[in-house]
Amino acid sequence: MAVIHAVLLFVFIQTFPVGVTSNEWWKGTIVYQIYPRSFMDSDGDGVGDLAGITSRLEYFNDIGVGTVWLNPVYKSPMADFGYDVDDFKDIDPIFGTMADFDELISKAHRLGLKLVMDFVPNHTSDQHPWFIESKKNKDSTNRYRDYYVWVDPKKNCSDPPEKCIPNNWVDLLGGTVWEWVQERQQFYLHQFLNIQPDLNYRNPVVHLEMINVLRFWLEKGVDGFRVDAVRHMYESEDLQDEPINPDYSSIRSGHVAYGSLVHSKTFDQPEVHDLIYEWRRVLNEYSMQSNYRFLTIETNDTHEILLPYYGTPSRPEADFPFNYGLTALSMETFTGSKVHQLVNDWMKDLPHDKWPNWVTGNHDCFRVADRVGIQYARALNVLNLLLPGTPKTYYGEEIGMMNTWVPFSKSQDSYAAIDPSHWKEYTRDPERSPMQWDRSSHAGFSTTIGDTWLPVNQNYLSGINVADQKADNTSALALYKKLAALRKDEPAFQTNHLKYVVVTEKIFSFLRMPDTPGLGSFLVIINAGTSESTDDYSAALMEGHQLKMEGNIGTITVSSNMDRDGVSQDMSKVSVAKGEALVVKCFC
Ligand SMILES: *[C@@H]1O[C@H](CO)[C@@H](O)[C@H](O)[C@H]1NC(C)=O
Ligand SMILES: *[C@@H]1O[C@H](CO)[C@@H](O)[C@H](O)[C@H]1NC(C)=O
Ligand SMILES: *[C@@H]1O[C@H](CO)[C@@H](O)[C@H](O)[C@H]1NC(C)=O
Ligand SMILES: CC(=O)N[C@H]1CO[C@H](CO)[C@@H](O)[C@@H]1O
Ligand SMILES: [Ca+2]
Ligand SMILES: [Ca+2]
Repeated sequence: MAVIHAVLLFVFIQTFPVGVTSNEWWKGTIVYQIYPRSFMDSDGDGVGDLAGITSRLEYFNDIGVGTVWLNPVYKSPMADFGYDVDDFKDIDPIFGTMADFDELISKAHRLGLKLVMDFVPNHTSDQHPWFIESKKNKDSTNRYRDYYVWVDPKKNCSDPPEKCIPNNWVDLLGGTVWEWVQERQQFYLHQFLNIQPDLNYRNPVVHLEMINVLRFWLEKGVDGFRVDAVRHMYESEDLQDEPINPDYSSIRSGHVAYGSLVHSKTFDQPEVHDLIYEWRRVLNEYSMQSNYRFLTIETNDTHEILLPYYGTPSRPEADFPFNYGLTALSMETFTGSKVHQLVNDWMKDLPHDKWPNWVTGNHDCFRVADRVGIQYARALNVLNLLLPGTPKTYYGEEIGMMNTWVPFSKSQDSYAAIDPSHWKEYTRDPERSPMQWDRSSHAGFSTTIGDTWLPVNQNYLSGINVADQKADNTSALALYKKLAALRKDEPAFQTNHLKYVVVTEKIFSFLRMPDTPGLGSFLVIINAGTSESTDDYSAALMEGHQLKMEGNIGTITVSSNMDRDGVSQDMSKVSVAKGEALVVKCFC
């Protein structure tokens, strides 16, 4: 098995001042994603809410998380659980009131936490007053006439107009993006559900409306935004068909599935960068008046498409676009060399003055423990928190929560209905089950006497809950806290330095170093293999990096099973168990 003694591939010198008041607070923090329906239910209706989140904020101080990002809590008919907004400036009653929001943000700030909101600008709900007005007619007196993407039936078509679909574009569910509206005798475009009409960003008034939305929340003190679905923001004006994807064969349920086309006309149109720059400037106004406002964007794409979202010095965009590389890991692909490849691809493509970030999961993909395997869930947290840059944790990953299945008949996610014979591939319910707090009923999530909106995973009774893990200093949560503390306390984890050490099929290992030599460097070792691996790290450290170590001995600062912490370690012969991760302090 080939051992790659990686040479000095890159050494970044970027560092950041630690502390929440700095302009660069988003570099030092952990971003924690809350799916609001599932975090904490304060009023016993079985659905999570804002007052519930407020009641749990101390948890973040306890585990060392500095930034909380909320999935949408805006007013919504909930066909896509908040990603279908009918009032961008109000809170949905299911989550509480604006007073609840004000209380949440003021308590968060009191506790030194940052609060980031989801911004959903691509589309609204079809119940949004703008859409209700827009669909009435195309008269010049209708001020909402051009708020959405309206198109006439295809020309020279002998069918009834509602059958004269403008082109072959499909939505994420695999049906046409075009929905006929009888009153207007036109189609509107939707890239997601048909009840999520796309806003028309070729209309300058829509820009002003959405800037007003940003200002509304910025004035409330929100610390930043994550912009949803940016790749879908603009569509080509020429309305030409998209080419067939030659790599795609399966056609399901009589409709053309999403992957069957190359989305050259509906993805990543160049205008989107002007839009993000426009929003960045709005955030900058507020950053200059008070605290820095952070901007990140969501699009799961190639680096060629993703990295331009950092913007340029004269036209800054996002502080970083979320890096979804690690979400591609699965049981089949999780190996030392694959992790090395994913990490290195990102680090080598990253512009030199930009800050990295890592994402291991979210509300649209299965839990880490199910995707990669339960034995590796702790190692994934070690990787996520100790690579250079800002990690994002999806709620519950810090305690190793797992997918929770409901039968098809009880599906909540509208994506499950895309294709009943393949619903298990599409449903996003399993990763959205309620947070597991303790051993009381509904895992302490809710006091409802009925059902919670999605069932709680019964493994809350066997240790997968916050209270039990708090009491156990070998738990996944104890590990998470220790990793968060290392990030905060050790200068080595506050830089961008990264060197690979031993990389094999089983092992991915890397060195983190401080700017000032002698403050302590840390070797992080992850065994992604299916059995123990014993390797010589001292040779790699010395030959590859000309580093010296006192007597070849390091100290295990953290072991993912929390059973070898503080133990001295001969670096020429380090054994790491399957799925285990070690953090070894060495004065290299
Ligand atoms: C419509 O059909 C007519 C007659 O076949 C043709 O002359 C015309 O160019 C067509 N127009 C368009 C927009 O395709
Ligand atoms: C991102 O894209 C990759 C590659 O297509 C895929 O494997 C991964 O599941 C996606 N991640 C998310 C969160 O959708
Ligand atoms: C956990 O607590 C026990 C008993 O106090 C102690 O011996 C052990 O070192 C602790 N382990 C860790 C990883 O802190
Ligand atoms: C990752 C992510 O945020 N996905 C969302 C993208 O937008 C659609 C529609 O708004 C949502 O359904 C997804 O959850
Ligand atoms: Ca509730
Ligand atoms: Ca769009």
